[in-house]
Amino acid sequence: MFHSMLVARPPADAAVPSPRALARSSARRPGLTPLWAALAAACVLAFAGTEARAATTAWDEAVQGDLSNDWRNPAEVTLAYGENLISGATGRAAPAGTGVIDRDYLSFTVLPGQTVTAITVLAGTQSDTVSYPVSFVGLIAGDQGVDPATTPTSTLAAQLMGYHLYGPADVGSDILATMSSGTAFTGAPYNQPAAQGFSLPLGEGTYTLWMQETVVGQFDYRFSVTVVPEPASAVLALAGLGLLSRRLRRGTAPR
Ligand SMILES: [Ca+2]
Repeated sequence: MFHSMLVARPPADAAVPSPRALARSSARRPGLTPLWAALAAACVLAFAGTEARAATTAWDEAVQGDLSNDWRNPAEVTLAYGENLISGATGRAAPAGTGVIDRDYLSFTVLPGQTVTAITVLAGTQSDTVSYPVSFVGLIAGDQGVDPATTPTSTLAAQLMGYHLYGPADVGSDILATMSSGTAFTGAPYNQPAAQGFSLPLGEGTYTLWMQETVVGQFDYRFSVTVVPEPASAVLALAGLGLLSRRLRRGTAPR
């Protein structure tokens, strides 16, 4: 089991002035005390995380190797602010029905002040085209998956925060929203029972994603996991910017 915490990298964008530089320039302006300069710096830091920025490759099986097949020991994946790309393949070796299944398990940690707002299916995602054109992805609370041998299926599903049977039809869609409902999947003969359901966005904590396909073959999946500052942080930053703006217009220092 891996227990080290994941650290989201702070944003580093040359277009954003550093807090120190902002404090220096602000200090030269009449009516702006170091207190307000510090507030401005905090606002810059808070909003830097909300800017659109290049996607980060969180895990690419073509580079980092097969994601863990062991539900007890998911691969640890570090998420950065912004879009995090996760790509791999899951499937089953021949013969059909008895070949080994390549399951993929990964865990990630959402740090304080962060939320995950979306898991989007990206182009290049494939699934079985012979039977039902979907593969499975489940979300579990904590740093372990769920024993796939758990029966009955309703007992297994009840241990999942949510799940979705994804496929090419989901490309461009946010499946985190779908998973959050926890509702049963209906698509005979693959009807599945209900999961727990959860609130969005996904807040602080450690979670595990479980991907698998049970038909023979290897099927690529590509997901984007989006991490942003939690709403409370953004509201505080907005309030701070509003106060600072009014003070600057008046040219007054805080009392
Ligand atoms: Ca695997």
